[in-house]
Amino acid sequence: MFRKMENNYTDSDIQVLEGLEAVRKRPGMYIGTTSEKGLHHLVWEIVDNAVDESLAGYCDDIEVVVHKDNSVSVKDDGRGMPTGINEKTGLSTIETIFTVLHAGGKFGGGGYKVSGGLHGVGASVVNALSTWLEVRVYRDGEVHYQRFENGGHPCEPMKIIEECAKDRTGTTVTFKADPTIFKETTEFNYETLATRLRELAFLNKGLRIHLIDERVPDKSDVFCYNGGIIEYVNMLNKNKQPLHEDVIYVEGMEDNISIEVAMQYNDSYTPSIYSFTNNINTYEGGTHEDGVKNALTRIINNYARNAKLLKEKDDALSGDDVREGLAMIISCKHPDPQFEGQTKTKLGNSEVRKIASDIFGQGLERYLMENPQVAKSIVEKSMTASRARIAAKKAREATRRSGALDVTNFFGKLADCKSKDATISEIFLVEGDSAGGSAIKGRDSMTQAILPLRGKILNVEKARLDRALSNEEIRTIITAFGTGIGEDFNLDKLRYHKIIIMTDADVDGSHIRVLLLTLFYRFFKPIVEAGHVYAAQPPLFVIKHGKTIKYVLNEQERDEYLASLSPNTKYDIARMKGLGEMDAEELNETTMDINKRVLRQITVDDAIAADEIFNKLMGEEVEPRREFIETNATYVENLDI
Ligand code: 0R9
Repeated sequence: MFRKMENNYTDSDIQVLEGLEAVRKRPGMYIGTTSEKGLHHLVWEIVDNAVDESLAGYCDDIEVVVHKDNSVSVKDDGRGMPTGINEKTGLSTIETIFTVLHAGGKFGGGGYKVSGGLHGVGASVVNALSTWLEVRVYRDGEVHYQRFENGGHPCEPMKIIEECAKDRTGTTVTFKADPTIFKETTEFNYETLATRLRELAFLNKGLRIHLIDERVPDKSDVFCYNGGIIEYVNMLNKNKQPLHEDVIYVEGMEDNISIEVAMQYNDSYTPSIYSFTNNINTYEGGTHEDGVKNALTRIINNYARNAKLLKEKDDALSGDDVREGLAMIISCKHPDPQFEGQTKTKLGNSEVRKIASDIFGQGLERYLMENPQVAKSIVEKSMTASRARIAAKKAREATRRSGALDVTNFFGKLADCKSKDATISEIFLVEGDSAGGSAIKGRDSMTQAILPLRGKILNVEKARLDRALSNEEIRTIITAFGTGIGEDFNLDKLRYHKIIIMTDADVDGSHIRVLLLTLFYRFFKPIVEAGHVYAAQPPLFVIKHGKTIKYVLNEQERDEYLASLSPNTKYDIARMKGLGEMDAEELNETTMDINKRVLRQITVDDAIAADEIFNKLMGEEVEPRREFIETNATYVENLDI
């Protein structure tokens, strides 16, 4: 559908529509993917524009509403978009912003425009990928309105539809994602929205973000943190024991680049360090993170030497030592960030390294001088970590010398596959000897290796690397993977590109699965991040009718299948036995055959949420674990990491 009001097309109109058509032809180029993730990008694009208005200092309230039909409204209380005519396009500014690719960047100007990763592609991309989109601008006592349909075509020019209070200002954008583009789903996930909006509220202190889900009664959240990233660190440490009471907070600005750091040590062994630039999670780190980490190591070592906590004969504390059990948020705001790396989430601006290091270093040094008790406990924790690191190194060397990590020394534990090509090789980690036996008989020995797990797997959430290495099952797993561990870890040496956890669908199976996931998450994170870890999904029911045998994964699939049978089919249904009771053929048929099985990929989409879940599930504190299990009745079935 084209513009209804006039048919005198100008060249610029045609260019505009061609631009949006290009977005519809190759949506992946603009939003990365048209999966559920891409769908949510549409919301991020619009919310980013509202956050920009907040960063400019004019907006402190943002509302996001998911309507019953999965259309979404984003509302801000900023100045309202300008409502005049744009000289270059001859169209209203609003129409320009929503129909010309990248127009926002040109007009927005200055400030800390979000422009990293896949963000910042602009409102026009959202419009191009929507069935319809409406804009309302409240300004000068009037409501300015424009509607677009069918992928960004204006229904008519911007017009004034009603009056509003003189002092009311703001912008509201409502859109419905186009199901012909987002074929997988156009349904928004409340948790995904809540997680990112909470993050934005943490990163922009004082900004109030209200999320409302009209699809379910009374579902809403308000995120507003006057303490900003200090409260973010409090959340990270919620289920842990902090080493000191205060969150240490440092902020500063140099050359228009602002650096904010909040940190607090806890009793765990793993660091939880998350960095951001212009509100974008820089998963791959970068110069801001390097600068802060360097300063942390330097300042703690200086302090420890000066205070004679670290003797002259002692080695310096390493970066890993001073980061053990550290929860830290680093937030950089930069007028012109350069994003690099595989996923464009690594800050590249070289000037930031020194600025971040200077600002944070001075702030931390001062804090340690003023709080000697806290300083002492931090240095002592780092020294303990240092001793444990040296012990782990010895344990690793001893393990290596003894040949225990050598694949040729397996003596029948691992039934390896014949192929040496990691890209087609799989390893099944199987619970128990009897299921292991069936799996060995039922496998495709060319590409499928079987490792039966007999003993108990250590809970590594509560253990450092040296203790983990003393656990036989863990040593076996490391050996089979071929990657080494700790400082020796090398992803390129991974011998199987699919690591498949195959456990029963009962509580014991779930327990083993969580222990394995914890092990992978803590010590083999790159393997999880690269998408190599899967959970096998053995079916729960078998339905037989006539000569047909149908396996189904869960109750819902069972009911759907039974409903699809013609009414007079007389059928047999049985709950499947445990893995250990299946014979080789059944196991192959239901769980292992690459043409028939269902695997669930384990991803670390949201590292912070995953970290929180792991702490709840595997940490020292019993209460949060009980709470989690109670609210997620199926135990780890809902563990979506
Ligand atoms: C609901 C989502 N909010 C927005 O999309 C939104 C954009 C926007 C805005 C301005 C104010 N509020 C906004 N909300 C704005 C910006 C400027 C001047 N006046 C108002 C400016 O940047 O100078 N705009 C973002 C881009 C533009 N306006 C502009 F390009 F049209 F100027």
